[in-house]
Amino acid sequence: RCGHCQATRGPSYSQLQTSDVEWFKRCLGESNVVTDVERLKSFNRDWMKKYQGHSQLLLRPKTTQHVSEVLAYCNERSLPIVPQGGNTGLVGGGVPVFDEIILSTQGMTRILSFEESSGALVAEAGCVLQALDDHVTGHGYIMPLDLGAKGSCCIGGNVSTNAGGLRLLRYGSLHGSVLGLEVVMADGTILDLLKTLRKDNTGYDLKQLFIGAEGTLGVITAVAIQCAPRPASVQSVFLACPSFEAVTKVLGTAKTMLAEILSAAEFLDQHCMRVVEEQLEGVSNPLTDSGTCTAASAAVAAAPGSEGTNKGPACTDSNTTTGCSTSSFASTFDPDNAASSSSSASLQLPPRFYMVIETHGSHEAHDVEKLDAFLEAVMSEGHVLDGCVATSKAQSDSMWHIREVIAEACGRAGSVYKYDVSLPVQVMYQLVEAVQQRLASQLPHRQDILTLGYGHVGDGNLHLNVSVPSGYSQEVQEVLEPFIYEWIQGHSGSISAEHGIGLMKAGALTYSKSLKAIQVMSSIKSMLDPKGIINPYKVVYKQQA
Ligand code: FAD
Ligand code: 2HG
Ligand code: ZN
Repeated sequence: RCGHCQATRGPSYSQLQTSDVEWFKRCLGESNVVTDVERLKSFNRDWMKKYQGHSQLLLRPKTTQHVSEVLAYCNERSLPIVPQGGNTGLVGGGVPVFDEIILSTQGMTRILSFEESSGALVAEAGCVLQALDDHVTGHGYIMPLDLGAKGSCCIGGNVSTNAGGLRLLRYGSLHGSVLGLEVVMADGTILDLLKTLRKDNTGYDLKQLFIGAEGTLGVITAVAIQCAPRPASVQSVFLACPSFEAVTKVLGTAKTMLAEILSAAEFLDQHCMRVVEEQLEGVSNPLTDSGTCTAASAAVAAAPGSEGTNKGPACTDSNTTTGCSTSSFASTFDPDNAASSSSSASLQLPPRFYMVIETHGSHEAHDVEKLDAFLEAVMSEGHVLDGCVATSKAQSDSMWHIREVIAEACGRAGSVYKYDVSLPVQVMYQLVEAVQQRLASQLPHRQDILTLGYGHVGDGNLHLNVSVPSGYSQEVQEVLEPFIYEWIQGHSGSISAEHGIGLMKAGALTYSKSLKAIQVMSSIKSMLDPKGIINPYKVVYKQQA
């Protein structure tokens, strides 16, 4: 019995035989069939070390034809499989529950084409996101998604989870940017939907079914995706805010004043900042660490006494993405307002929240002017206590680094219960506070538990992390669930904004989907995978059983 979903191993599934392993070796070649227990370990365990599978076999097909032959064989023999890309998923969707065969796409890493004129990229499913971004950078483009796991996650995994990430606000969801897919169905049929057309209204848009299906409907073998032109001007700022209400105000102002150039609006609370500083050597708050973005911090600090012209510290760093914009805070800053809203306010109110705001534009002077006006507005209104502007790519990277390593830092501090939630922005942080209060009242002896919130505030997406130093426990889980799911349902939210359902939330789908909708999902699953061999126990499995 699975300790997470209480499912038992499907009674209709066959047991793996030596003859099966021999068949796979003949099909894929000996080196692409792994049975060694040690080598299987990291594929059986998920990134959080929360879910543990017991697979005895890892297959690494190199071509779509191989995937097709493997699935046809598994379907015939009723052998269940779990598709796996970079294994960075956060809901236990990419690891086996029992002894499912792991079908890794990591051997499928060819970039098949890139159309310079349109930005349409076609790549095999196992290509790592970072590698694809590096490739299209050379052609003046960027991938339309970016996330902290970009160095390990694969494009097939991204599409299968419908990953959101740091710039969905600007470049939209994969439901919009994926142009086409190649998918191998449960019976081995290759479904070629690999178009690179922007428009194609020829009946049902079948590819959409596989985007976000978490490997339950077929194995994605190749992806056609629309890349965006690489922005000529990138501006990033790191801001400190006194309250979550202030965060929402900054977001509103960014949406109206930065408008078409706004590319990211992220937030983190003070607990995130603390855990990152404590757990990761060399990572520190740019607003207190003079090394991270000295010039811009100095520019902010200098603002009250500045004369209101370009008197910020001289830019000496030639490695800039944006040119010398160190004075952008100071130059347009109203010293009178600053005295009440910035320096003195920061003495009165400790920053409880931080934000990373970024713009992608085509004209630096125009973007800097807009950013200056935005900063002046949010500071004079008291929504921002302090902040710094990146004046080089290195500074921008270090601001982003703080945001991107929160998941890793939480994992170092303990075993993490992760809730990836869509909520109306106004109530979003109330969930974190409700969970903090609940833990304090239900488990007063567990002062060591760290509850924090961060995420893609621009998309209404909160990441609530509960890090437990002593490890995962039934006691903590029962305090968190179903409380959190009920809270989300009560506030018209979604129990999964971007990470998916996987194994973790298969039993909680009803909090966000009607029974009718779940029935339709189950019928689609039964139609495309009648024997239930692809990624069983995940997403809709419980409703099927
Ligand atoms: P895996 O973990 O291997 O698999 C994920 C799911 O997709 C599984 O259900 C698996 O069965 C299925 N799958 C994988 N490949 C295929 C395929 N070719 N065909 C069919 N099914 C397949 N997610 C976000 O949305 N936004 C973020 O900002 C974000 N940041 C992250 C930061 C960190 C540090 C980490 C560790 C994770 C983050 N994630 C984020 C979650 C994760 O990275 C994404 O879900 C990612 O898209 C998963 O890709 P992967 O290749 O690792 O997939
Ligand atoms: C992020 O935005 C990821 O950093 C991970 O989606 C979130 O670990 C998490 O909870
Ligand atoms: Zn996220």
